[in-house]
Amino acid sequence: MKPMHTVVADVFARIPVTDIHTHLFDPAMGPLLLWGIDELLTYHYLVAEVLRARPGITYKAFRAMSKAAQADLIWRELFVERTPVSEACRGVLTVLQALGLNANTESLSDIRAYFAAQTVRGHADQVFKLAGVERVYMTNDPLNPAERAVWEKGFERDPRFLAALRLDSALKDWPRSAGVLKALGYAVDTSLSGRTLSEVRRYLADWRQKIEARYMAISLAPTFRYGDMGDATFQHSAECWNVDSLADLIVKAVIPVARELGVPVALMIGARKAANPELGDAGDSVGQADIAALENLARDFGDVTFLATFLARENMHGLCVAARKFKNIVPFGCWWFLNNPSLIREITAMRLELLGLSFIPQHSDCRILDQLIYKWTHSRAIIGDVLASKYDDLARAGRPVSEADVRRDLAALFDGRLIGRN
Ligand code: FIX
Ligand code: ZN
Repeated sequence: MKPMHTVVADVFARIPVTDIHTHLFDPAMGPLLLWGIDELLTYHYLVAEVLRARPGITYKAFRAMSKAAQADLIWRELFVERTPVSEACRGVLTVLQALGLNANTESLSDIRAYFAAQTVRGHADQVFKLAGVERVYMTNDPLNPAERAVWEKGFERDPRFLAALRLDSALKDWPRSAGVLKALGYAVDTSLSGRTLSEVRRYLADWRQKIEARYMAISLAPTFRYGDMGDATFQHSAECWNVDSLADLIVKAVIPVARELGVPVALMIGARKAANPELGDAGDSVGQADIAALENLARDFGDVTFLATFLARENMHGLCVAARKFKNIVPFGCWWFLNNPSLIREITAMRLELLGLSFIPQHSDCRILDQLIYKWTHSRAIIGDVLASKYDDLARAGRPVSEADVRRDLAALFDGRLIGRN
């Protein structure tokens, strides 16, 4: 039999992947879907990196540049004047190589000409094929006016782009978002009265149905708390809620809708928004969160599936332990600042050792279509290598792993069934 690492790599290359969290959009949604070299190079990860390479450039001056000028600067500073060793830089090179484009150039003109000659649908077909991805979940926010207009106009869906209803703008900016929901015809007020909560539930149910969302998702600050951290016998009747408005909205609006519709809730915990507001999308940072908040939710709502990920490396072990305690917790992905080879390796090994195959190893978080190629090429190499080593351990323990086993296991890990494959 071929070496296990070769068997896994060969099978993994053919297993179609469901990418459970991205910021991509159906090509029919027009300019919401980002693609091409200028978008790739102005990805917020690279914006942060170029401003470190050139600290003399002010945020204001950088923001004033055109996207093409920003891309030219990033290419020159990070790829020509310096060796592009960061994961975000290497990703751009992986994409260009896969597309057959020459990256050893000081000018972007030939690369720009290539992308200018593509159609978005033809390019999407090629990217999905090169990335080995079958379906992606979008991040859909009906309170984004530009996105809402597209949904309200209607369009023919591309079955490769599934919807996920994102709740941040509706719940995390309360009471500001109460005004936005009210403007959409939901009779909410800034208090969390019974009427308001039922109207928030109506908003969630209306839009889950309209966009056919397969799950609801929200990112939570590291300070998010739910339940009495000390006494495990937390009583949650209406009178003695001692949780803040966000936890109230999650428990009294999101969870009842999730239960009624049988859709999972994705909790993405640990992002400290706008730590450096000057950096825009690149300005969010990380904080260590309290695993107990997730455990208390999983305990109190055992019939709801919580897809869960944390942003702090230090929370990854606790998430595995929480998932061992509560079968309705499904850990997913190596999120954002964890989506790097050294950490993907550590996190995947920890999860296999503590959870077997009952987790979702990765999502891409792509913001630009072309990134699917690098994020999945890089992750397949690492995750496949870790899995093959575990299989070798089993062989040494007298349990050889067949190619059929590998196909079965990789399908279980990557076909999206833990979300509820239709
Ligand atoms: O909250 C999220 O979905 C995060 O993934 C994004 O806000 C973040 O900017 C990102 O794209 C990370 O990769
Ligand atoms: Zn994301």
